Amino acid sequence: MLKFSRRLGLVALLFFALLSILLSIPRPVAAHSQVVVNMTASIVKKAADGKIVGGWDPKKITVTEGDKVVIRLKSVDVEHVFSLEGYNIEKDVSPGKPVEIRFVANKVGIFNYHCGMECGPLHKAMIGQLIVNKKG
Ligand SMILES: [Cu+2]
Repeated sequence: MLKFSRRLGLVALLFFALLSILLSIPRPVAAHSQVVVNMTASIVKKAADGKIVGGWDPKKITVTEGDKVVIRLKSVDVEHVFSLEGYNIEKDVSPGKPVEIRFVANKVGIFNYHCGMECGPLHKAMIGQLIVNKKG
C-alpha cells in the first residue's frame, strides 16, 4: 500500500513538473493583423455632369506597419495593371479574372498606386494611395 501511494506521489510530482514547464513556455506574441481590401478597377471617365468617375475603388488604403495586406482586385471593364510604388508590385487584372495581391506593409509612408497600362484617355488619373502608419 505504501509502495502504491509513493508511486502515485511520483506520478503527481511528474505531472505538476510537466505542467509548470508547459505553462512557462512563452506564447507567440499576437500576430500582425490581416487587412483585406476588395478593390475594383475601371476606366476613368467624365460623367454627364462633368464629374470624373472610375479608377481604383478604394482610392485610399490605410494600414499599420507590419500588417498583412490582401487586395482582392477585379476589373469591371478592360485590362488594368495595379502598380504600387515603393513595394515593386505590378499585377495585371482582366475583366472576369479577379486577382489577389498579397504583401506585408513593412515600409512606412505614403505610396502611390497607379495603372501601368494605357487604359483610356484619362488613364493618368487612375491613381490611389497606400498609407502605412508606423506601429505603436
Ligand atoms: Cu487602367
